[in-house]
Amino acid sequence: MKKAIVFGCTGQDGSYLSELLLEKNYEVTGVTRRSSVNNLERLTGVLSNANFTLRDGDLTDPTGIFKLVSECQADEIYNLAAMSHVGISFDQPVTTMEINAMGPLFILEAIRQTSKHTKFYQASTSELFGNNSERPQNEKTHFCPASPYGIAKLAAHKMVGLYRECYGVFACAGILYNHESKKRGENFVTRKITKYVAKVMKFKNDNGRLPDPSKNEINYLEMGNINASRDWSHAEDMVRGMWMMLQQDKPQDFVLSSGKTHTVKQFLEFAFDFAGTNYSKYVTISEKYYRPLDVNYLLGDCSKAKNILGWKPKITLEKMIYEMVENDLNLLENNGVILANDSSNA
Ligand code: NAP
Ligand code: F7E
Repeated sequence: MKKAIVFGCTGQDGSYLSELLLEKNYEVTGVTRRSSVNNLERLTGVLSNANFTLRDGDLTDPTGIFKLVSECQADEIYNLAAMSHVGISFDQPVTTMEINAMGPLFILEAIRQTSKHTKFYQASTSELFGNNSERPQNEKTHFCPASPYGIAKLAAHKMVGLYRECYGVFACAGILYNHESKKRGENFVTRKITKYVAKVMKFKNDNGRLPDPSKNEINYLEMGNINASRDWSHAEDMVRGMWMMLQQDKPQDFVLSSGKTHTVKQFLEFAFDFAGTNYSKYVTISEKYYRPLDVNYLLGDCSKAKNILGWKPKITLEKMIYEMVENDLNLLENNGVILANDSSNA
């Protein structure tokens, strides 16, 4: 039985990847950092599996990482842990560097010194490309990150290449474009929108008509830069690609993307269609959600992954939005919770 460690198992991708690895009969160690509340919600599908174990670990703590990596002697390590919010990285640049740049280095160094046979996956990102004008972007596109998040991830990305080249570590970086799901964090733009649309639909189900924000029947949805374009996929497709990268004979970096791009405005249109209305009546633009610098256009060319891994995305954007809206509506209907206005500035 193969052994894997998943850093970031409580996150969107980490939870899907843990499910996938267990289905493939791996013994999985999921690493969680200390939390004052239970944050294992996304792991409900795996917690009772006898092949799944939780261990404490924080990416900012090299001694703990060292112990974990050397004791486990895993076949594969997936680092999905990060401070993953680009907007928040402008407010927390130091923490972002510590977690996103130093964390992967601690793991790589532990592998090099104590567990050389272990294959390593690092979660790189389309944010490495920043505002490079090349379209679409691929593995050869010049990196031009435009946030503390992107810069920290670039340091980690380069370190993966270095450890592969200098020390022969089997290390791969997946340059993944935006991916979402019903498990997506609530302060990312897609989930923020689907949560709101669900609230509109609940009102409609309860009252037989749409809510009117001008009469305070619902808060306005406050948004930032809705002209930005993103290449969105489903997280389940992406974690399959991560696993495929580590099953190759040779370690390489790969872009995973849908190959299609849409503006946030278009996402709003698609999502509000499910409620049978248009977003313009509900959305206001607030500077609070603008970033000091935003990445305006991302479109990935995943030909290399298609050719070498045989990977391609299966879940369409429309299907994904439907899944997200439906899930948020179910949560509302079952808990009876009326979502508060999102007061964070992310
Ligand atoms: P996510 O839902 O925000 O999950 C992040 C995970 O990292 C959580 O489990 C979190 O734990 C953990 N974490 C944060 N700081 C940590 C620390 N100091 N020590 C240990 N664990 C820590 O992110 P995601 O969307 O699943 O993304 C997974 C990875 O892919 C991230 O590295 C992200 O940067 C990268 N990425 C994501 C996308 C995307 O569109 N989703 C695209 C490209 C790359 P808590 O639960 O305790 O917070
Ligand atoms: O923003 C704009 C925002 O926060 C998408 C992370 O998973 O993907 C993600 O990063 C776009 C940006 O994701 C709001 O300015 C408008 O242009 O959902 P997001 P992101 O920044 O693209 C990459 C690939 C990662 O690696 C990251 O980990 O939407 N936008 N209005 C807004 N964004 C948010 N969050 N909230 C708004 O109200």
